[in-house]
Amino acid sequence: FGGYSCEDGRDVMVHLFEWKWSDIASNCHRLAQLGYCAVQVSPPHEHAVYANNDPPYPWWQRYQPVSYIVTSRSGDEAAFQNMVSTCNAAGVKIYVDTVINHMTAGGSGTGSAGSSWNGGDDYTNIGQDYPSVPFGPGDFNGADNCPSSSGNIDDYQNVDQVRNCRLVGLRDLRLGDDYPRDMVRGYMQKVIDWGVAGFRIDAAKHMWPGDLGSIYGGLSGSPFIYQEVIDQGGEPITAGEYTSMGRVTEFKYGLSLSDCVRAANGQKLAYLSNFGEDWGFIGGLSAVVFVDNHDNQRGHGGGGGVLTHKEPRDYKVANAFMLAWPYGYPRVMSSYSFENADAGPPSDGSGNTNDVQCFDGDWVCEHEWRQIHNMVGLHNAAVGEPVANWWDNGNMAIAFSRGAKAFVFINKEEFSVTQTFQTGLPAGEYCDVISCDGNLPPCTGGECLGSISVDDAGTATVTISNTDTDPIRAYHV
Ligand code: LM2
Ligand code: CA
Repeated sequence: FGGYSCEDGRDVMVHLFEWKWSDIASNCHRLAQLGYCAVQVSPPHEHAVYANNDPPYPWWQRYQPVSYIVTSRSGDEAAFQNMVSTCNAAGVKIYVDTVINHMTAGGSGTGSAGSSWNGGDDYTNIGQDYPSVPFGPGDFNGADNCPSSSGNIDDYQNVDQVRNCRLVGLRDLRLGDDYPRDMVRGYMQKVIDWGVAGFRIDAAKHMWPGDLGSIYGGLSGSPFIYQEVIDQGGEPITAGEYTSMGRVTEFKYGLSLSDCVRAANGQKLAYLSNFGEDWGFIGGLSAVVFVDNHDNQRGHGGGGGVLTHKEPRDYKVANAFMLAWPYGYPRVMSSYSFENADAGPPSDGSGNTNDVQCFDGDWVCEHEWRQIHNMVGLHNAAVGEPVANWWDNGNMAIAFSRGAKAFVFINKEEFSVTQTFQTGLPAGEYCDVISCDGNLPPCTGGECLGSISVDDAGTATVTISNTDTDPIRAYHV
């Protein structure tokens, strides 16, 4: 399940966090033009609705399934199906964020599709009721296999707790049994049959690899699978336990890259020359990589230490490196702005999510920043080309080419750097895609603000000042 296929040489996915299905559908044609292969969408299943939370309707209510009816804050089943078919027609794949480790927290209520739910007892598997699946108490892990006294995961060094007890109190499905497996497999097969191409498996660390293998093995249609395993070191469960069954999110990547860009924790850009497996990461062909995700950008899920849109200059540098460097399947984050880490997306007072308006102050749309989408274009132009012509100043200035297809230079020094480089590129004029502000890549309809001439020997002289808005230059065939 580790393989993915993209149309037209596009090789980057984007997470459109909390977007409605109607907005994704109307954007898919443009996403294809920008070079995106696929969209990771927010969880489409029926979820708990926390109208009385402070703030009301938090984003994380969608990580509390009530049933597998496809009616959520992003839209109903018809809107979801329309999105899938519209995006497929535009050549853009849909990857579903799949929450199958657990159902809701304690308490009871009515879900986003109108189904009742009851989380039952806080300490035992008594009283759980999800009639629209249906699941009852016997479908949840309990005292017989969860070895913590609270029923929750209290010790991440204890593998049985991590996989059989409740993650922050969320009712933990008994995926060792056939019936719960059949229910989650049925949900996954339903959306495959509607045209979904892949799955992000939420909370994979909290499920046994063998149970996941059994669920995936019963699916038809060869979906692309990538599993969310938060492995930042120091725990017995590792990302490598899951790589035989699909790709895995490599959380060490964004943390280390952010440190290098910030010159934090003893890191520097010059150390990136062997970024990848040599750093203790999983194999590049097993990895999904990202600078930040919807959790760690707000201090959830292994949060802290990663660059986000709130530090735009360094964030653009980190994304430029990720998209230029050949390790893993890259995922670009697309966020909404927030002060409170629990706040849901821009919406009305009843929790109805607003239509997306990129750059209106609420929807950040990093995937539409020219410095990011033009680097998606560079990534796609350089697929399969090795890193060559590495140069660094021993500290915070680096440059490299991707074979004879692309060349990138980054200067995070406190001073200007001018250097004559071997670019690896064929002789000719190249426009810097970082500064070129066309509506479509590369630079279509825009004015080239930073062109270079590469001579017959492949060399060119380039300067980046420490006062430049974006301390990056990027050129590709
Ligand atoms: C994930 N990956 O493994 C998601 O990426 C992450 O966003 C999910 O947590 C998590 N797993 C479970 O699916 C989020 C959020 C939590 C939130 C849960 C459930 O990060 O904070 O927990 O969703 O909605 C919330 C409250 C928490 C409370 C819990 C149960 O924030 O304080 O814990 O509900 O009531 C008592
Ligand atoms: Ca579990």
